[in-house]
Amino acid sequence: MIWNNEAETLSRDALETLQLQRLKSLITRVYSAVPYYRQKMDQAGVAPSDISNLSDSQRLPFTTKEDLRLNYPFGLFTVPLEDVVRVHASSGTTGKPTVVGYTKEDIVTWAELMARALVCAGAHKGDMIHNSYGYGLFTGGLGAHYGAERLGATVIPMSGGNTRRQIMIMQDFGSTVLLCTPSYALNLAEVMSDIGIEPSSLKLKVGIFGAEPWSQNMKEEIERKLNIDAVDIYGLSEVIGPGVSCECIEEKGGLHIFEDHFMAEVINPDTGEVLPPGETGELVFTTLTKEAFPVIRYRTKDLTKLITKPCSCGRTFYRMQRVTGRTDDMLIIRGVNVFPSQIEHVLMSIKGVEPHYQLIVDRKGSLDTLEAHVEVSEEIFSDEIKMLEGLSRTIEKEIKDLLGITCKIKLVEPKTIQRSEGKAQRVIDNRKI
Ligand code: DLL
Repeated sequence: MIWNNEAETLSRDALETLQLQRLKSLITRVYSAVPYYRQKMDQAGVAPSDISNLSDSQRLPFTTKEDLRLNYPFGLFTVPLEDVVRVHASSGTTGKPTVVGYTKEDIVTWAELMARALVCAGAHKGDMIHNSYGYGLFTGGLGAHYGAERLGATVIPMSGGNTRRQIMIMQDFGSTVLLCTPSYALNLAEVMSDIGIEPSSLKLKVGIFGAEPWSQNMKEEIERKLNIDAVDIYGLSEVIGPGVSCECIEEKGGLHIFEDHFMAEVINPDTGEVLPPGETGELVFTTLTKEAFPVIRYRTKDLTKLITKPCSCGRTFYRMQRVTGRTDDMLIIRGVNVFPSQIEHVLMSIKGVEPHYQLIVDRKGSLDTLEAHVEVSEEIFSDEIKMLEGLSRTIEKEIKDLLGITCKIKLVEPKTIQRSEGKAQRVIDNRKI
């Protein structure tokens, strides 16, 4: 099913005409409303009148998190503050959060896009949507909530935490769709098993998971453990929140970008050069319709590639491949670049290894070291030391063979790695301390 058939199946020509029209009006508006953007465009030698086709957008300067920081909290809003009906914020790694704002119309747009995403992922009116994304400054909870209401489904505003109670509600209310981070989905599955609840006794049929990277193996593990279809949803506060792109339940092979609202580019993160579809690089977005807080060529730091192949679901929007990492979470271990998600992929393919792990990066002298703390199942943990040593060696070898790095493995007792209620912290980098 498609929520907005007209918009989601536009021909490429019609889509690009619409994008260009929206881009022109955005640039004109932002140029006159925000001195900071005007100055940046002047410096780059580009004026609104220079935008006469879509590729002219490549002349526009990028926007980065640093630009948002310099204008903290409301400096890049393009409407008077009295027209802003909601703010959200994402926690920055350094100090101040990134603040984003919405007009009444922006909230309507966002709800519409989230409704699209939910339908794309297989939800319908009549579903009981169990929303465990955190409510608050984080965009996950309220963003998904408004979309579920727009769809006309019943929404249970759970927020994160209190896992046993979540399970009780799931049973009693008959939740059919689960919304949360993939790491919290695993946490829910584990608690269900601890208290003896068989997932197949629940009405859950689909989980719409996002807000953090997860590997294909992790996805399959969640599907198996919760007896559902797991679908990937992507978004970021600076662009709108959840509902920028979503996988379709039909293919589960890449996330459809809602391109009538968000123009996507993939660039070489080192040179800023735009890459052709199919090549992996940093994802960049221009919001085409947002009123209060539009962004122009915002560098997400997320790594992906665009998929232009038509999709069997009928949507014509290009897809983006699952985000496998960020330019800033790449680890360089003795010269080899590796993303935590690649290690996760290897770990999840080994029998007896639980989907709970933490990576500890350190520096000994001038060399970076990597250690993975990996939980194993009860049965394995109670095996002889010799068996455990054998398993550690197997994992180390597998990582070395596939990724070319040395990663010391420490097998830890079941349930010793902290469980997540929202975004999991999988990497502890002691080099920065
Ligand atoms: O995480 C919005 C969101 C809420 C998306 C609920 C999906 C579901 P932020 O807190 O601003 O917003 O974090 C955005 O999270 O740049 C990615 O690095 C990461 N991220 C979001 N979705 C995915 C995903 C929300 N499906 C940052 N896969 C983004 C991988 C994701 N990473």
